[in-house]
Amino acid sequence: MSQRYQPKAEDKFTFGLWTVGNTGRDPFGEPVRQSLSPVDLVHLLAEVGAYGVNFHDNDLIPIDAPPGKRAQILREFKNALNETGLVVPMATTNLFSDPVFKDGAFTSNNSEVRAYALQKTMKAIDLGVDLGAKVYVFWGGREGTETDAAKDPVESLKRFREALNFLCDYSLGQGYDLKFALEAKPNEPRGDIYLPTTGAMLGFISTLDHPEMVGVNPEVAHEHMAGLNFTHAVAQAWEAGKLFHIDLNDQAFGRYDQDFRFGAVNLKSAFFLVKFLEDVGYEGSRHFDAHAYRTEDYEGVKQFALGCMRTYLALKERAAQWNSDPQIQSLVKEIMKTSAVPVEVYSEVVADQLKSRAFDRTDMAARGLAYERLDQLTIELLLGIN
Ligand code: GCO
Ligand code: MN
Ligand code: MN
Repeated sequence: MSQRYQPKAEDKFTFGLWTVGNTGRDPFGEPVRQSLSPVDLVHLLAEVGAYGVNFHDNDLIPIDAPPGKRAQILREFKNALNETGLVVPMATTNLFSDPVFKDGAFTSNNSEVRAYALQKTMKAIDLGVDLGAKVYVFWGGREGTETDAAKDPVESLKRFREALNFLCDYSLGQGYDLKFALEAKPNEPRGDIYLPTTGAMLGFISTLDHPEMVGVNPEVAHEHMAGLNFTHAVAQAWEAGKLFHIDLNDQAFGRYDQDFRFGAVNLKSAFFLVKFLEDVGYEGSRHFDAHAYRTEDYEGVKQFALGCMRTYLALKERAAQWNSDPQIQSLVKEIMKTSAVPVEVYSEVVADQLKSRAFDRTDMAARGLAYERLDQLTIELLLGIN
């Protein structure tokens, strides 16, 4: 493997404890890898050159840990961060593993479960902030249904909104410097999850009491599971000033939730995504929410993590090449020529002029756009043959 593409801190590559810590359990089989402690995982991530580590409250501290054990784990984890220089840019809550959340957390029909979810999240926010997190992710894995006989979808949205409003006020009341990032997913583990796409989340955010502190955490696999173009979802979030975080991985369309290594399936989509993030100057973490194939041992897990970062860096380099490639850029210039005239701002006069203007529809329609050539040049650049 080329010595280029070595990850550096400024690349802001982060992984969840649950990603490199994934032991390969799936609905059909038992774990294939021994579970590593958070401290071991921090060292593994440091070894492969990651910048940061993120976690769910219970990735770090078991749900039933007594106070003494909790303090010890925290001390050891902080030591590992100090030794390695890894940071914690993001934290989140596990509101899906424990059986109490079998019908959701914030949208559960049971108000006691909803109150417990709030309590658990407040404590997890305290923990994340204590470790330096500036972004707090909400992924409502169980916030959905298998049958719409069970839950009222309007009521569920209201409950979800109330919970987020409560937690925004909590964070502000504590004086935390924290932003919330909502992560959409269409299904898995529920039959259907509410607010299934990034676009749906963006619509929902504007209904909150503190929309300014809430953005999104789009994930490649989640939009692909819904058959959508991920870069378009990210672009919408970016344009709205709401791209607070991003979950990078890969996923074949129409399959189960695969969480593959970044770029493993849709290399061309990954290229346009990286190009987008780099072109607009996204400054947040490049977080990999993926895991190694179940066939791997921990050497394979390291290769998986390295692979995510190397592919990102290689695609970033290709994006810079694309931006300076003479053939590609002259085609882009040609395309932009016809799009350079903006649609006028409305006035009665402008509208009248536009209504009486003569258009040569046939001539406009007859022009070939050379997108075939542009796309092939892109492909050849990705293949390293031009
Ligand atoms: C999934 C999700 C999760 C979340 C994580 C952080 O499909 O399981 O992507 O990995 O990102 O819980 O909130
Ligand atoms: Mn996911
Ligand atoms: Mn995710």
